[in-house]
Amino acid sequence: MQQQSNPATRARGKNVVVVGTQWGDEGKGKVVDWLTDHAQSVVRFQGGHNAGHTLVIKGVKTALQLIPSGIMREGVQCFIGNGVVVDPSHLLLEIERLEKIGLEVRSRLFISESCPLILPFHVEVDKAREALRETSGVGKIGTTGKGIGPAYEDKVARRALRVQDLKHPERFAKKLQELLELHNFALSGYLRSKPLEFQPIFDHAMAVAEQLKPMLADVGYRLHTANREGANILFEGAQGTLLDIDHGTYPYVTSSNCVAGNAAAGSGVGPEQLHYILGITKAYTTRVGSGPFPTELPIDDAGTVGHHLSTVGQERGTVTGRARRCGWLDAAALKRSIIINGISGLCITKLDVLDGLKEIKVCVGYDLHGQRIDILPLDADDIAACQPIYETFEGWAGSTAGITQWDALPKNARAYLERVQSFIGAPIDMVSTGPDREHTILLR
Ligand code: 2SA
Ligand code: MG
Repeated sequence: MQQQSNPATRARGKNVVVVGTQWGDEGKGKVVDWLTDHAQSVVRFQGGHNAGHTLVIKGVKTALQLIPSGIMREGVQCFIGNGVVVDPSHLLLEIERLEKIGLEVRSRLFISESCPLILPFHVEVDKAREALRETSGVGKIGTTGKGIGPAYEDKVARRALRVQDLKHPERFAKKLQELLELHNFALSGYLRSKPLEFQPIFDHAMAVAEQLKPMLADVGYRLHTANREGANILFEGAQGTLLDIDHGTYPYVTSSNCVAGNAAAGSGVGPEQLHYILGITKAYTTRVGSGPFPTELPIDDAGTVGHHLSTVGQERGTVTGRARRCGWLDAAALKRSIIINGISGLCITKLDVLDGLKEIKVCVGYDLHGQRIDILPLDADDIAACQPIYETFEGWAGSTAGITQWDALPKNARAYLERVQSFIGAPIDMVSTGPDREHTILLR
C-alpha cells in the first residue's frame, strides 16, 4: 500500500461521512477529531447521548456523548441534526462540562429545531421495559438506559415534543400533558414503575430552554449554505452499522439508522452532499449489550486472547462503564457493512492492541446449519447459529503503537491488513495505531 495524501478529505467543499462498521466503539471519535483538521463543520445525525466518543488530545482524555467531536477544535462549527434525539438537561450538562475545561461552546453549537426531545419519562420507560424483559425471561436488549428507544417511538408515532416546542411554553405544556398521561398509564400499569409528575418536568424544561434557545438553528439550511461557500462538512456517525434499526442484528439494535445514508436525512442535506464514506473498523470486534456475536471470545480468564483484547484494549463502555464483549475481527460481517454504507475507504483502529499475540484470526465466513456462507446473514437467530470460519495469521513481535508510516509496520501486521482488504473488497485508507491524534497512518 502506498502512503499518500487523502484527496477526499482535503479538497474544498468535499464532505466526509464517518460511520462505525461494527457494533460501535470502533474509535470514531478519534478519527473525526483527526479529520476535523480539514473540516469547518461537524454534524451528528442520529442517536443521542447513548453514544460515547472518547478523545485523547495531548494525553488528556475527554468523553463526548451528544456534542460533535469537532467541538474540541477552536473555530469549528458543530451541529446537532434533526435525526438526533436530544435530552435537554443532558445537553446543558455536557456544554457546562466542556466550558469548565476552557472551551467556547455556545457560539459554535447549532441545534436543529426538529430534534425530538428525550424527557424524564422516556428514561423511566426504557429502564422499566428492560427490567420487565429480564423478569419475564425475554432477555434484556442491554440498552444504555438513556431513554433513546422510547423517544424515537414517540417521534415515529408523531406525538413527540421537539426542540422547537421549547420556544412555546403553552404548546409545550399541552403536548407534555398528553404525552405524560400516555407514559404514566404504562408506567403505573404493566411496567409497574412510578408515574412522574407534570410540574417538575415542565419547570425544569423551561429553565433549560432559556439557555438552549440561542443555539437553535435551521441546521440543514446552514449546512447547505456553508458547503456552497466552500466549507467541508464532517458527518459524525454514532453506534455502528450492526446496531442499525433496519440493518443491524434486530431486535438487539439501537433505535436509529446508524448507516451512512442517514447522514443526509438526519441532518437535512441531500444525499449528493455525501462525497466520501469512511468506515471505522476496530482490528478486532467488540459489542456491549445483548445479541448474537459469532466471533466472541470469553474475556474473564487471564492468559486468553479475549482477556488480552478486553484489558489491553481497555474495552469498557464510555457511557455506562459496562465491560464490552470482545472477539476476533469478523470480516464476513464487515463485508455486509461495506455494502450497506457504500464505504469509500476504511480506517482500521486499535491495531496496536493485537501487538504481542502469537496468532491472529479473522472470520471469513460461517457454517450455518451445514452450509458455508461468506456474508453475515440478516436474521439474528441465524447469526446466533453461525459457526465462524477463520483464517489464521502469524502475530508480530514488535510494537505498532504510535507508528505513523505504513512501511514501519511489522511485516506480519501489513500481511494481516492486506488480507483483510482483499477479502472485504474495500480499500484501507487509514490505520490508527494509538489514541492520540498523531498516531495515524494515512494511505490515500
Ligand atoms: P440504546 O441505549 O437503546 O441505544 O441501546 C440499544 C443497543 O445499542 C447499543 N449501544 C451502544 N453500543 C456501543 N456503544 C455505545 N455507546 C456507549 C459507548 C455505550 C456504553 O460508547 O461505550 O457506554 O455502554 C452504544 N449506545 C447504544 C446498546 O449496548 C444496546 O445493545
Ligand atoms: Mg463509544
